[in-house]
Amino acid sequence: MSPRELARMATAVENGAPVPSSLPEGDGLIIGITGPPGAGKSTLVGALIDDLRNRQKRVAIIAVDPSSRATGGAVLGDRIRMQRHHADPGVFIRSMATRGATGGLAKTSAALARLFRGAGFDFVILETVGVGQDEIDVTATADVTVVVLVPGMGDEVQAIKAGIMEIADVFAINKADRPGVEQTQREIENMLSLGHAVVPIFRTVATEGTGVPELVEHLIARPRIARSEPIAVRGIDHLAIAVRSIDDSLGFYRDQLGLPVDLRETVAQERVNVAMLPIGDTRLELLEPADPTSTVARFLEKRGPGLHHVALRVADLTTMAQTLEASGIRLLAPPQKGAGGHLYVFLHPGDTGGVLWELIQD
Ligand SMILES: Nc1nc2c(ncn2[C@@H]2O[C@H](COP(=O)(O)OP(=O)(O)OP(=O)(O)O)[C@@H](O)[C@H]2O)c(=O)[nH]1
Ligand SMILES: [Mg+2]
Repeated sequence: MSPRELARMATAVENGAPVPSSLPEGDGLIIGITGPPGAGKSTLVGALIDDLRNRQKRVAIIAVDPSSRATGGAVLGDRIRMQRHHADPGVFIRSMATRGATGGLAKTSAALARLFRGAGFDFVILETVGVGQDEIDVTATADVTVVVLVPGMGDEVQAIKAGIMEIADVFAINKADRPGVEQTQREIENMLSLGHAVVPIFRTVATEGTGVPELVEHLIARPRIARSEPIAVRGIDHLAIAVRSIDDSLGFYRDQLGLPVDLRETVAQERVNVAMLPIGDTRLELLEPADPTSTVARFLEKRGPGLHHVALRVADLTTMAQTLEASGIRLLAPPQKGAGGHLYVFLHPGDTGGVLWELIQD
């Protein structure tokens, strides 16, 4: 994928488009970098990029600024962009400045991170300012979150304690060239001991790259926690087409399109005769009423022959049906077992934009 193509996709995703399902899951490590304004996060990200590029790793950066900070200043990431990496195809930088509007930020940055992993980046770095709820939401996407602090901020450590405890997997005391490093380290350790947390603390001088290789080694070597998010929809199981006569319509589907007929059967429950014509790992289902009172017969009367429904294969039908119902989408009937032992349910087309969707789980 060219950087241009990726940029276009990233813009689409920022505007709410789904991450293209053709992309693989990817196995890049998502690193969250957060901390108070001016701690040196962007400088540290720049140093991380240098180090990772020396290791021949591809790096994508998402710079998120959830606050409408009075200081304004350069948009996060612009400073990095202006530094060294703008011409390097192994580095891709995206800034998201929102000036107030939050909420969708975590969702969008998560989707962008997924896009970049799918595009094959070995590392995706999420940089965000502060340690409030927005940052906690944003860094929830990360596999590992580094909280950047600086010497001489005792009171601030206290103030942001609650947020830090939740999200820090690693601390970096940046600007370690300045006095007060020992004291800041002790304050962090004291705070951690209260919560019985074991969190490694690194010291860095981001402007010189000091301590950065050690931090990178640690991030790479950390055990990965398996991503538990299931992919809810696995694919299109079949397209169902209502026909007046299966035999007549085979003239087109079998003889002219050359599709094989795999199976013909009568589904007593739905009072319908079915012919299945496999296409790759999905199939066409021709539906013919077995009885004039069946739903397919009524469909033919009302709308004539044509596309009847689309069936999606899902991972967990019961949970998905419950979630959909809870969000106001009606089910035509509760989930039930089909002839082949599979679970299925139909969603009310009035709630789905006019399409009759079937969900199927093997
Ligand atoms: N002395 C010293 N200065 C540093 C170090 N790291 C960064 N700085 C300086 O600190 C200032 C802020 O650095 P940034 O990287 O912009 O900090 P930031 O946390 O990204 O800032 P915001 O994005 O505005 O929150 C810059 O002038 C950097 O040059 C360091 O390790 N030592
Ligand atoms: Mg910054």
